[in-house]
Amino acid sequence: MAPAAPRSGDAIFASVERVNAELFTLTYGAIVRQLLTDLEEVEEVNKQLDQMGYNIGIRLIDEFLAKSNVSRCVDFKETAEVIAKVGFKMFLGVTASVTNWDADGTCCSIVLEDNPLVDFVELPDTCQGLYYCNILSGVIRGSLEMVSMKTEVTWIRDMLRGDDAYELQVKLLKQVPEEYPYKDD
Ligand code: MYR
Repeated sequence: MAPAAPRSGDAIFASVERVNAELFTLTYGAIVRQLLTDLEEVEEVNKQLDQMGYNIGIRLIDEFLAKSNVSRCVDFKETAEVIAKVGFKMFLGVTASVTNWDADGTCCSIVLEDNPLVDFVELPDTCQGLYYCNILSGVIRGSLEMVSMKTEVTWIRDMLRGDDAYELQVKLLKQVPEEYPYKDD
């Protein structure tokens, strides 16, 4: 057998990245499978995935702000764009688009055409009602809470349920003004 041709640094990094992404996808699948076994009810699994995502989100925001150099957004519209274009890119390696704004700019959809979490996934009929990617809604909710935005994040479309895209609705419920930590006197 002929020896493998030497690969450039870029090619090696690309293949390490691909293996990491596959490992991540498979690990997430194993977590969902374990939750289905342990909790039995898909509703409970949905809740647990959302809670896990929330716990990740409240920690991940620090890494996001440190690595991205993103400064304070002027409004929720900018925040949604930052999540879709910078956040998803940083943590999932894909970008998303922001659509379906309501009139007052407090509710929109984040649409993912490509979703690495679902590579290799096929849901059996027993999993109807499962929001397989519910960890993502929790991550967004948790990270926004850490920058003073209370949100409600809901799945509108899910390709694992036969829809044509993954669509998350993000609704801003309350923007808590940040308190100045010191007294002026
Ligand atoms: C600000 O106004 O303080 C900036 C707010 C930026 C919030 C960005 C949150 C990033 C969430 C990443 C989601 C990743 C999902 C995989």
